[in-house]
Amino acid sequence: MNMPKRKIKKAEKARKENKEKIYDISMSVPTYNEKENIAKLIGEIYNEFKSHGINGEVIIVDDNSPDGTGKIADELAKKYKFVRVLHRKGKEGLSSAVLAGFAISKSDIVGVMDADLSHPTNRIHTMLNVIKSGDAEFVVGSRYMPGGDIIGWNAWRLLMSRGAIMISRLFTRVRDTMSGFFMIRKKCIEGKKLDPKGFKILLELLIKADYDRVVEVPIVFINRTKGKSKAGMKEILDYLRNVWGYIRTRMKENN
Ligand SMILES: Nc1nc2c(ncn2[C@@H]2O[C@H](COP(=O)(O)OP(=O)(O)O)[C@@H](O)[C@H]2O)c(=O)[nH]1
Ligand SMILES: [Mg+2]
Repeated sequence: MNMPKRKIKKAEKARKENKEKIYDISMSVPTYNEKENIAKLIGEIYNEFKSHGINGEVIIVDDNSPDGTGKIADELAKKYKFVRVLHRKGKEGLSSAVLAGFAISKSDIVGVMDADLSHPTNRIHTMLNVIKSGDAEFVVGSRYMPGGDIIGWNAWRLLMSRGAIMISRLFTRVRDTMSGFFMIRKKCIEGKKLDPKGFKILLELLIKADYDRVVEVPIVFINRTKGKSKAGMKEILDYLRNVWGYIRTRMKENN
């Protein structure tokens, strides 16, 4: 029996929407001047999704990068169905970019990774399995545990990272609170008032999200070979200001 064209179209639309609903993961990928990295990253994520049967989506959140990353991202979205692009007017910061990606994500599980190829895409399936198996609602790609490592950072950068982590141990037992590679069940952050300023959205979520278990998975982080890091003095000051905010909240709660 032949189905009328209208019905076929409707069925196709429903199937597509259903497929979107069952996205295993929505990865938010913030970009600012990553023209040399973004295409390679998307190719790697495609391979990772494909080889592990992951029905994932990627949301590139670009802040009108002067180097034209946004245009490359649009081309990638045309080439790959799992890629969408969110264009923002100007540089509004990493944390708010990550949250903007979460806000339009279609999966119940959201994640983040840098666009600069520092994070190993072949850990995506391992991290996703931790959440899907029900072992935890929050999973962090960790450089500071057995099996984890940092390659290519100078002594200053290592010191900054270690120092920031030491301070954050006041609030959490997670070892790599400065990681930019993590995943969380969306329900854990729904309705939470999150501070979108600064660079370190992970610590903000570790402190404010509702979750029972967080698990760290070791990752080897390789410093970017192309483009420049956007972490500078301003980000350090933002971080210290955030930490001060957390301490004040704790003090108020204890009174
Ligand atoms: N959309 C957006 N992305 C940003 C911004 N700042 C940094 N990023 C991106 O966030 C990720 C982390 O920044 P990166 O410079 O690699 O920091 P680092 O890894 O700590 O040195 C990269 O993919 C950057 O392109 C921003 O203001 N807006
Ligand atoms: Mg980076």
